[in-house]
Amino acid sequence: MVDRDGIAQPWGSRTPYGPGEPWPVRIDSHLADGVDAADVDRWVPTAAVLHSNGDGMELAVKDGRIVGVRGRAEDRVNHGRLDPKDLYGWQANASPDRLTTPLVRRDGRLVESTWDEAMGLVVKRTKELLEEQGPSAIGFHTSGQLFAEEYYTLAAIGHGALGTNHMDGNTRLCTATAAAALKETFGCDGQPASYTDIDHADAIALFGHNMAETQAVLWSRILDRLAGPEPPALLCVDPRRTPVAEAATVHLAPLPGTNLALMNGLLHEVVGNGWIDQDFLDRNTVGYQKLASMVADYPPERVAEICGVGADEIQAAARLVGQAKRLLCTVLQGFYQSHQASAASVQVNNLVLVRGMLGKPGCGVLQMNGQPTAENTRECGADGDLTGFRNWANDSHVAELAELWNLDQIQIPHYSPPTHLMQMLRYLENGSMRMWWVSATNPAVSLPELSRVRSILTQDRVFLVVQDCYLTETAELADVVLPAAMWGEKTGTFTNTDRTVHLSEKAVDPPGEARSDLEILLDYARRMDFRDKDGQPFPSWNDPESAFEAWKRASAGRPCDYTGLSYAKLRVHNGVQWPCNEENPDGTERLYTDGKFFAAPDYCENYGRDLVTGAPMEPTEYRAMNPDGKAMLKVAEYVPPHEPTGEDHPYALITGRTLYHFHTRTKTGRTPQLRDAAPEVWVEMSSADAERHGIAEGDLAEVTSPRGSVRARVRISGIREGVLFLPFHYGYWDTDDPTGSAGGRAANEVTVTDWDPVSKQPLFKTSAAAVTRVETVAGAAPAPTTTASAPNTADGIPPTEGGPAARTEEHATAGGNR
Ligand SMILES: Nc1nc2c(c(=O)[nH]1)N[C@H]1C(S)=C(S)[C@@H](COP(=O)(O)OP(=O)(O)OC[C@H]3O[C@@H](n4cnc5c(=O)[nH]c(N)nc54)[C@H](O)[C@@H]3O)O[C@H]1N2
Ligand SMILES: Nc1nc2c(c(=O)[nH]1)N[C@H]1C(S)=C(S)[C@@H](COP(=O)(O)OP(=O)(O)OC[C@H]3O[C@@H](n4cnc5c(=O)[nH]c(N)nc54)[C@H](O)[C@@H]3O)O[C@H]1N2
Ligand SMILES: [Mo]
Repeated sequence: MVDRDGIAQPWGSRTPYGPGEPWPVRIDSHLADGVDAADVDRWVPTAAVLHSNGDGMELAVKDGRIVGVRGRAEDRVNHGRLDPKDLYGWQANASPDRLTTPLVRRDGRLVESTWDEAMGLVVKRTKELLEEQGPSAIGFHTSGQLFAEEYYTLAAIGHGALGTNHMDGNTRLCTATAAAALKETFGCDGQPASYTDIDHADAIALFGHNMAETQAVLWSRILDRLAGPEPPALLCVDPRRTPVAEAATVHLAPLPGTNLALMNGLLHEVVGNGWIDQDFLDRNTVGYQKLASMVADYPPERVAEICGVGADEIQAAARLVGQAKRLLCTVLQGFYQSHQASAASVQVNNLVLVRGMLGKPGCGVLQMNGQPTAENTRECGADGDLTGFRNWANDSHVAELAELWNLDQIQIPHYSPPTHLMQMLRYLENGSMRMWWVSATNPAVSLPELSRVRSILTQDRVFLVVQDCYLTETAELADVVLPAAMWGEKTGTFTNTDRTVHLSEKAVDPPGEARSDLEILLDYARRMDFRDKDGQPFPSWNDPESAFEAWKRASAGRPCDYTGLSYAKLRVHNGVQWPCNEENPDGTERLYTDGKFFAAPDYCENYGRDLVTGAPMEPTEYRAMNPDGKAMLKVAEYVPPHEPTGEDHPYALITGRTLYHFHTRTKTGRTPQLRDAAPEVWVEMSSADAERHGIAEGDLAEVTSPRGSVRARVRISGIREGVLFLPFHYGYWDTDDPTGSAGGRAANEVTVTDWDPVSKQPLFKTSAAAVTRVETVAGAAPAPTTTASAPNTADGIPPTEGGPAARTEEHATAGGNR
């Protein structure tokens, strides 16, 4: 047994392994102070919910309370390991400020209420609006953090029973581009590769992905390969010196917003040097000639100029990916939250395809998810997609859904794709949408340009329903607040980045009168008295397991086929990759191993879009381009960022995450070990830029954009010159101004209202900003030293540690504390 400080050593001890060997087991556990493993009453299986990795774990329950966690040795995802948020984040469940009763707004103030009164108001307003205007008055904004059963129910209620087209999730802010890139290339969502590809790869390229901080256990898997024999070469593309960059063989730090030029440049070299698999291309793809002629215009010298990196560095990166025998690529927000997000992410797919690196061990692409259950939002159709990866533009797919739900086909809106989030916001702004039901997301902190968001959500004519576990910045603005049970307090399934489905069982009761999201939605449906064509109550299911069975039927025959799974099966073997059906009863490790894609015109999820303008393609165009349903190599020319830097706003501003916090900190800010590791907002800048402004480490600065400003202390870090970084975690709930009416702390005060034309994902990582020094402050910025925010000099800066409260046990085998 090894003891570690889980804050100071977030990736734990190395367990080196070589190519093709199994990743060794290492079981991590953390129990509340004074609790011994022998005292635990029950261990309840679940998986991690503070990122997309899906780390298998068990909750320790004692006297009806969660008292700790340990990793599941047998889980295919983590082989027992846990990261800092997994280890400590469960404490937020028992926070004394959980919502325990519904709240309603009376005389301008939120006051405690009953379920009858609160749901009565929601139902009354729904009926009034249906009467006055019809279903288009009502919109839903959900999450990547509920369970599959809940999304499927929401989709059935929204798209089916109510018949509104206005439904999206925070997945729009998150992995809309992952889905879009997969649809553009493969005709359908669905992750081609598997985490086990890390065990086999000889080159791994991370594009705009700080995996060390955002999927920390997956990063441990890479660290263990790096520590073993025949380690893979690593490419990191990120303007900051992240832990990934530190470990990389080649680190490219491009100017923000230049990813597409860079990708076109890498492909120029790969194609020009003949590092292509012509046979694979001929058999499996359409569009190679176009790709080759387009990338011919992106020689390294031109790309070097655009991206602000050396031509020789680009060539070195191209050799790394071009000569690899088993190449695995990952993509995340550095690409997705940018102005040519989909086009750049599609070029990563293209790289994998031209090299013939698909469907075999160690090869492929992970268009990463971010949130624990984002995959389910997409596959269940609770965002801008239709249930079961069905194609809204294909009438026979809509008819299938209507039959499944036993509803009239015209009731399911399909005159255009479901309304995307940023468009819904506009409808709320101009008054055509009047009711917005927000579940498990905190838009008053997570959407761009917060002053605009606040002014939209506080309008009298907007009836705002917020379903959350805490009184968030958004809940503060609501007309009705519904208290939700959370992870650990309800049962359901969810699916991680590499299609692994876990069952998460209820371990303890929710506090007070809080109810699961599934119960709340079904209660709404019953009170609305929704009926199907035969007059039967709709939805027809009534608890998690019956909802799962219904979802299985909806997934039958679709790429995300769950029909081979059941609660009983997942109780025996938790963590199975879809598709799981009669043909693949044990699940499916990799997609596209047989050169068959989900791209046939009658089967595909989407007919695709023009990558520059986002204009949708007609079914006939698609059929002509890709009659045999192959993978599609699509291309786009580079266009500079929409908001260029200039005299008034000379810096490229990027925003993102730190290892220790999750999003708007509703959970991690209520977890002592995590809160203390990163207690307050900071801004990262380079030594050269700091010197120019006469700014020293720890000084208070103001970051300003045309939208607003943020005050933060300065961390002088390894970020590239000309770029500023703000973590977006810090909203207002723990300040004196809990609605944030005065602004000044959240990164989204300064971000821009703009989105990628294809995926409609907002641009959290390309805007222009200025920085000024406000005052000298003694001591270092409140930024972690263990992460991308590591200071350039260790002088006088205390290292980030958790101390005894962060004590974590590591066991080499399943013996340990079992
Ligand atoms: N600790 C932690 N883990 C998380 C989360 C969390 O909040 N905290 N959230 C989860 C969720 S929902 C998500 S979506 C993921 C996100 O996971 P990541 O995408 O890894 O995280 P980010 O910090 O948003 O962005 C990644 C990197 O993009 C870089 N970047 C910025 N602009 C550019 C650019 O123009 N080009 C390139 N190439 N890179 C750029 C940033 O420097 C940053 O290091 O993390 C998940 N895991
Ligand atoms: N500037 C900037 N902005 C960003 C990003 C960025 O990189 N930069 N990243 C974007 C990305 S990728 C994401 S994913 C979003 C995240 O943005 P949000 O979704 O707004 O952030 P969270 O804090 O995760 O909000 C989730 C809410 O759900 C609640 N919750 C948790 N579990 C449950 C449950 O079971 N039921 C219910 N009803 N509620 C629950 C939590 O208390 C919390 O309030 O932020 C986006 N915004
Ligand atoms: Mo995300």
